[in-house]
Amino acid sequence: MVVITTPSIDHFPIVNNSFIDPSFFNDVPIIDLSKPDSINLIVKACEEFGFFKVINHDVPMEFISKLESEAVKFFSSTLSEKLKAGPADPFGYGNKKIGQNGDIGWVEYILVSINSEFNYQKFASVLGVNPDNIRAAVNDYVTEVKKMACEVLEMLAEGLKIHQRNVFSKLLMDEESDSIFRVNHYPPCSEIEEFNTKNRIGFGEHTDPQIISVLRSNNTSGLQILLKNGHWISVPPDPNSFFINVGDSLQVMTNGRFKSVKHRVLTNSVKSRLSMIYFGGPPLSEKIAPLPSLMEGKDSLYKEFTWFEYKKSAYKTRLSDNRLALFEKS
Ligand code: GA4
Repeated sequence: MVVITTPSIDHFPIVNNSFIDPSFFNDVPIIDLSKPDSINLIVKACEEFGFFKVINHDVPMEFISKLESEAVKFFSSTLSEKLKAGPADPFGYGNKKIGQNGDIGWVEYILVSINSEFNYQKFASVLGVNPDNIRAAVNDYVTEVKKMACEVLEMLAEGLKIHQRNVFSKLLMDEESDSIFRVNHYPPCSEIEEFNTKNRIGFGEHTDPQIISVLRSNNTSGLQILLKNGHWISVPPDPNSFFINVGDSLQVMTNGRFKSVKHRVLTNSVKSRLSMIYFGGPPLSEKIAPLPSLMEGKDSLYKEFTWFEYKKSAYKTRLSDNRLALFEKS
């Protein structure tokens, strides 16, 4: 059995400091939130890549660092301690097993639900702290990231010339919004060199089912996105910025104009990667359908469905499946 060991994150010795990923993609669209002219760029990025990087955001570094250090402490605990906060069903601590349908990755993670009352006790007891401290750290971070995600979604609505500026953001702001938060830890994996490439996948290729995903990572590479030309490209890490993905639901709401981006994470052989992702989803009862103003006389590419129906079917799929295929009109 392969056991993940958890050396302290970011302090793992660099074996080869001239290591350079040959395929770094330096043309990731960059959206400067302090510049009003970003609106057209952001629409273009969602059409072309379904992915972009956000700089000059207002998320306080203090909230990011606080949550990151709690996560580092958690993942540095012994495996038997961490397993007490599992299994991820889907919420809780998960180790190598992703979802319920046989996917595995060289990753351990924490998944929590945002709006429903969530039990932080199991994480707090591993850390030996009061659960309210963990709840507060997650809430402070998520509140700010959600605000930023809403700002981005409102810029998108404006860029798409939709009258109702909050047409997307209201779904995240809704008290019933089905949003989740995930922290992924990818330990270095030079020790499994003898295995085949399947074992070097940290998190296998997939699209996110929700509306929008906001990712922040430490300074370790690993994230790759799939371009329209079929090439996987590595995204240079940037701990001071956020990376945003279009999710399947936003693809449907824009009738395919925005692309839900396929992405994956490869493990690094020398450094740990730690990423925190907010997945902004709609309320379970919400109908997910193309916005009439975006149809431009065309038919909907999708059958109508609720987020509940989509999520239920998505959670039965394998990571790399095309989850929208079931809902596409033939
Ligand atoms: C991908 C995006 C989010 O991480 C996630 C994942 C979920 C899980 O880890 O439980 C899924 C995956 C994600 C889509 C297909 C199913 C469900 C694992 C899996 C094989 C939390 C989500 O919402 O969908």
